[in-house]
Amino acid sequence: MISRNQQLFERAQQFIPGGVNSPVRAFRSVGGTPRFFVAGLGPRVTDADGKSYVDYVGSWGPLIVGHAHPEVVAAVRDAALRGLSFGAPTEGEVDLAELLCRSMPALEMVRLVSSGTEATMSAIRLARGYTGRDLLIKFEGCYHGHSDSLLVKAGSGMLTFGHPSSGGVPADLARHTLVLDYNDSEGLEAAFAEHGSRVAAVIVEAVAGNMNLIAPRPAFLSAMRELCSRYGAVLIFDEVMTGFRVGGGGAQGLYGITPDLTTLGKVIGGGMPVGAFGGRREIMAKVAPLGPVYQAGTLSGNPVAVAAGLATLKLVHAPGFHERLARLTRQLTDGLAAAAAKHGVSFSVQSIGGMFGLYFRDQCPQTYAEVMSCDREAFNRFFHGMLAAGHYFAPSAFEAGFVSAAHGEADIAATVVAAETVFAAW
Ligand code: HOZ
Repeated sequence: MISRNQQLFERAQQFIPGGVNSPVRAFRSVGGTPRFFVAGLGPRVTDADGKSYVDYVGSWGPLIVGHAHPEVVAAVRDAALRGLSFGAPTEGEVDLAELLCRSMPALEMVRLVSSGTEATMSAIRLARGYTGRDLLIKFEGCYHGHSDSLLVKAGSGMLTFGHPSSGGVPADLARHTLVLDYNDSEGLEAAFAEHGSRVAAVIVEAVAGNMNLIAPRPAFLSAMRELCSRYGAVLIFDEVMTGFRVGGGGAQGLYGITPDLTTLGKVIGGGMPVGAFGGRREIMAKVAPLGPVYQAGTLSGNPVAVAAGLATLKLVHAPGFHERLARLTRQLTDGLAAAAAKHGVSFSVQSIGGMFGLYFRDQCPQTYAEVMSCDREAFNRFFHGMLAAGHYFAPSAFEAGFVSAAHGEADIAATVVAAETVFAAW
């Protein structure tokens, strides 16, 4: 009999490209039928066939306190009862902006938007408007949303300009983006030596979370900070994924580097659509209506979404929150590593705060090329084994994983036991 998930997927494909509203969800890289979820509570999600899973995606990061946390749901309900949207200022926006600025010292002012893509797109426009320069540097494998300037891959050689990585992106626009290797300080130095006076901004995921999880070499981030300051370029930390996730002060707090601009999303909306960009007052003063760089949105600072974000951040700021989250995440990664070692599976794993990466290769990768060398077929086997056992990991070998504060030691122990069974049958 055809499952409810399959029925929904077939219907979805008639009306939605690929049957999904964001490509990774289509399970194309792992194969099989995407799960359509009908409910989420705490660390678990339930699919349309009634099967329950321990969830390690958490809506790709935002659900740091788990699904449908009662305090977040109550805040959303209260806000909704007072009105869904005004297209005018509300007090909650001020509360959220103030909280963000007090949490991250690099944020002197912040503008709320509705998604991480909007945040990074606006931050880049702002950096270009502020510096009067066009050239953008990004790193292969870092993803900053789907705006045109950012859907660019490396040109044929080092220091050549980028090519569109998506249909519909003008080649002329891609020429304004230089794509370098992540964690390669010398490459960055060479790029600045050649193009420094034309560089408006360097944008980076300080912990890369969109090519699986790649930790930064500390020298890479400090070289980036020094070069941006020396050449007058704006350093943008994309903390959409890492903000409030790798620690209370984000990746910038963890590594002690102060960017000029920061982009946020995911956790700050607690599962509702919120993004933000912010940073030095002098730069933010260029944003309309104070300055000439235009950015606007009817749903920016939406009161219901902001209420979810505020309730989530209140929980995240509880003493010991990140220590416990990191401990739980390490329990998972240590357990998976031990299970793989016991059965001789070539596997490595690491975590930073509540994010983790797992790799089917002997050592954790540090570069895009290394992450691309992971055994994808092995990942797909692991993914489907775990899915069948009721443990939902990201349906791609190139995504980071997420643990929430709602996960208990017993949930994680159950996942490790399931992994051992999967590895035993390797
Ligand atoms: N590319 C996103 C994660 N890195 C996936 C977003 C989604 O499907 O919701």
